[in-house]
Amino acid sequence: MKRGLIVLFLVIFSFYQMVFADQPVEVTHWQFQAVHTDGTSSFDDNGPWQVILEGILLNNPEQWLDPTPDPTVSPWFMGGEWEIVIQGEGDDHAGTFCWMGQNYGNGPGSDSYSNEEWLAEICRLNRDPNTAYIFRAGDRVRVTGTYLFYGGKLNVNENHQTDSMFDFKLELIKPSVGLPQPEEITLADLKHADDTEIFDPARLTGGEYYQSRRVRINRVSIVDPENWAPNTTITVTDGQGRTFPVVLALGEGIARYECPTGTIDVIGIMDQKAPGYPADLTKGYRLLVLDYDGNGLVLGESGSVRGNLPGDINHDFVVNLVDLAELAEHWMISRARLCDCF
Ligand SMILES: [Ca+2]
Ligand SMILES: [Ca+2]
Repeated sequence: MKRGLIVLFLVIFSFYQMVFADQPVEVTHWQFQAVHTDGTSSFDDNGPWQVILEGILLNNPEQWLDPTPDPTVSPWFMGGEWEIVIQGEGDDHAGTFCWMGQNYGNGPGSDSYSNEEWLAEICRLNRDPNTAYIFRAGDRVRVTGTYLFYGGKLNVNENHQTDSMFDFKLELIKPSVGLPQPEEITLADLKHADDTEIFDPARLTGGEYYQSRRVRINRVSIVDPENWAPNTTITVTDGQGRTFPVVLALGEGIARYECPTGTIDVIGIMDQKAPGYPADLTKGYRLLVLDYDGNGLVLGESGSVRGNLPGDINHDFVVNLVDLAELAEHWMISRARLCDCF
């Protein structure tokens, strides 16, 4: 009788573990991004299997990484990639990157996705599962998934596994809430006077405070305009000895417009990619600029395009052969799994 009760208890306990112990846990970005004094994750010391995070979507993923599938087998080559940043709201002063890659097998992970499998994955992730709405920067969203620490940040990702149990899920809470106002800072908020990085494990100052959030760095100039191009890194300076790397992402305006000159402000997403192996997690802050609208004063997007002329592809307020040439150059290109999804 007693033995039967023990067996019954064990069966119930196992069932409980299977059903409840691995339930995703809702956390704030601030809780999720907690670090030790050396910059390693403290949340990850004893974190749950999956987390749920909510906030504002800061980017359209194709402006940052190219989702075009490419299954080439080569060390560390990821093929298609997809990454979004979600910023916490109100008191939740932090944010989180959520990453997907095609060729986990080229790094420390499981097998890679075939092109078809990869396209199906990002087809799913680009759309709200309840409404089929295509996510865009400025939406309030909820992500549920597993996570890994990399280069100074705890990222939601699939743990480099193609097994569907590692899928992460993105859901719409409210569309078009709008991007958060960028916090206005100067390079003195990120660098000491000797140009070394400010690292504060309490995350109340420096790069750690702004990591994965939208900021506006005021009054800087570009040191190396010759490096201006999509998918490159340029350097800005405050003219007082401080410098900072700015990653120009894939936004079409970066290819279309000239590098801005003179004193400008820069709007982007603060990132950390710690250098070295093993990585120095107190370093490697950088600003990601997703796109540029050619306004000349602010490196970034104003979010409002003037002209209202259909066919004015380069937004110079006239429709002419320059627009046609740009159209012809990119004729019949499609963006993987934003069109032809189902
Ligand atoms: Ca960090
Ligand atoms: Ca034009």
